[in-house]
Amino acid sequence: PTTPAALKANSQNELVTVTRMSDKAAKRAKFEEAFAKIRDELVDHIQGEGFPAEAVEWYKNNLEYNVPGGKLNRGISVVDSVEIFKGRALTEQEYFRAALLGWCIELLQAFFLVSDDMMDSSITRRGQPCWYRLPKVGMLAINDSFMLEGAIYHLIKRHFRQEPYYADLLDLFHETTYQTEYGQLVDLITAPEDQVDLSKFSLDRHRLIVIYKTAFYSFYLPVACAMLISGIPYPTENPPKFSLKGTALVPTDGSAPSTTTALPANADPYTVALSILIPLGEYFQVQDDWLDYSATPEVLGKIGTDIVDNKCSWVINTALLLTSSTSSGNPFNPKLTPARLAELRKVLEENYGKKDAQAVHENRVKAVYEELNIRGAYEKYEETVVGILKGRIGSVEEKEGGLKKVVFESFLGKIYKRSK
Ligand code: DMA
Ligand code: MG
Ligand code: MG
Ligand code: MG
Repeated sequence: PTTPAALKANSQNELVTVTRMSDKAAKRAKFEEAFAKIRDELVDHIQGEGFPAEAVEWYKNNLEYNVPGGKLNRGISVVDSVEIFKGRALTEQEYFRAALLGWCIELLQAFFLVSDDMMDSSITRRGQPCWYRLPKVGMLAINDSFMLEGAIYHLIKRHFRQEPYYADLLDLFHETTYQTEYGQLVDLITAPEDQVDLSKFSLDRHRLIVIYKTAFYSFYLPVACAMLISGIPYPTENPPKFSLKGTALVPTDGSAPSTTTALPANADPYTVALSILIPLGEYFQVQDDWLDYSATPEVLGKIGTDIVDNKCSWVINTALLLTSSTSSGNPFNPKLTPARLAELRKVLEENYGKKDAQAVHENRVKAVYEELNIRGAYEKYEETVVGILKGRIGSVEEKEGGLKKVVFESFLGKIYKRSK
């Protein structure tokens, strides 16, 4: 709130900020305007190829149903980050190019979600039936998801072909897509439909899944795109690498977290970005797992399926840790005796990953989560991770034409304590 218009007296006659929501809404509206142009560009192109009206209409519906209805955090972050890197408002042309890459990430997300919902047998997404569940769509959704992905490369070619970083940009999208796909692979094979085996789960396995299936494309990709188009040179000779080993912020065996906030020494800006954004994305997917169990479908826009789908979620892994025979009690509900913890463990073993019309098995699992006070464990996890991330962001060295702390701070601000 820097302008007087941002301040208004409330009923107690105190000055309060009124711009935040409307700024956010205005930002979203402007970003959505760019979508209309991009959608028309894609639709006009296939029309120009001489495709029948029926196909053109189908593709347009696919785009409109699956691309713009989410929170748009990933897409809008590209625009926000480019503004921060450039340190000034963008020209209309600069805005459109940043927004176009933002929409490419939203297209990638739509591609993943249409297919993810089929593989997870989900019911709703963003408050409407999943695309594959529309009677006229069904398995055609597979090809529709491919077309959402194909649109990305068509757009990047048309708008960035002449840029010296064109190959880096393509490589970034390809690499990130591939990482997400092998993350999805492990997510799916760790959750076979007909053989529930909780001994396959661990917080280490969970960490691998969520970093690959979510963190790279949701957090690193938007910032790396913004860095590329803002002229921060990509280290082609020695490309940035992320290692799972030794980088967990919270130990996966339940022991106390280290207070290390150190960034990799002498690292290029892309590696520094990775070392903050990957743990940030890991935290985001822990939230997604938590909300799958704890949020109402009305707020979340989707019905949680992790328990019946036998998913290696943060919630079940935390419950397993708290009820393991080697656990030294449950600090989040100290009243539980070792005998009770053993009983709860048995309930989990017998009911997880089982579907029935009345959700009897699912509700038994949920009751165990309540009794264990997983909420307490989640709140502690959140405070710990956010504390470490803030320390790490604080130690980013800001350079002229380089990284800026506020890029990371604004990302963290968008997700901290989110409820949907
Ligand atoms: C999200 O996993 C990962 C991708 C690549 C879509 P998820 O199945 O937990 O997502 P959601 O809860 O949105 O179905
Ligand atoms: Mg899913
Ligand atoms: Mg999934
Ligand atoms: Mg989920």
